Amino acid sequence: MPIRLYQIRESGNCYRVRLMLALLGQTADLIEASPERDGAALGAFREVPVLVDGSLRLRDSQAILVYLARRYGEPHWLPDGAEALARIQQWLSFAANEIQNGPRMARGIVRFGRAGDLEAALRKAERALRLLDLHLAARTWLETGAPTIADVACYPYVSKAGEAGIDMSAYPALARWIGRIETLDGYVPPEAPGSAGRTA
Ligand SMILES: N[C@@H](CCC(=O)N[C@@H](CS)C(=O)NCC(=O)O)C(=O)O
Repeated sequence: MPIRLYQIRESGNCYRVRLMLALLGQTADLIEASPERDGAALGAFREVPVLVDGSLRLRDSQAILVYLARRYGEPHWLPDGAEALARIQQWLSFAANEIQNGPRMARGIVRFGRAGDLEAALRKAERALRLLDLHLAARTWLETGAPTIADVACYPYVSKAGEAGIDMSAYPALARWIGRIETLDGYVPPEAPGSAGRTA
């Protein structure tokens, strides 16, 4: 039974999972989710992404990255060891908090006309991007010296921050890191049709 991913194509949270699948060389049936039709699959949260793999149904893009890395990935994506796990978790939380409330929110308002305080979102976005840029100034990857799920978690909304009108040339280390991710084996851009395999 193939992996199934319930998604909304434009969602960066869903792209995060498509990108991880692609980097791991895994294919999946992509299902454009409709709350009416797919209510049972989406569960009580009624959110995408939802990944179904055999009897497992999993929501939350960060949790899905953890599962995919451990189930299908080389150890470098999520190494063992208390320190590495905790360091990577810092960035999963950063992706779910600072990045969601900054670059994601700002892009949602500017690009998709969502309700929200653009000025506050831009302020948070600039702080998040500055922190990432500082952290990456002397590093190749966010942690451990190899690509991990921390990089995959942070990349989608950061790479699209320019769509909120943010000048990305102010963050040169970040721009180099974005370029490195885009040359990883298996990398797919968000727009790639059926980028994790078939589109159901
Ligand atoms: N923490 C969740 C957030 C998921 C989320 O906010 N999903 C949005 C799409 S990006 C959603 O399904 N919203 C409900 C809707 O659009 O009806 C994750 O990282 O997967």
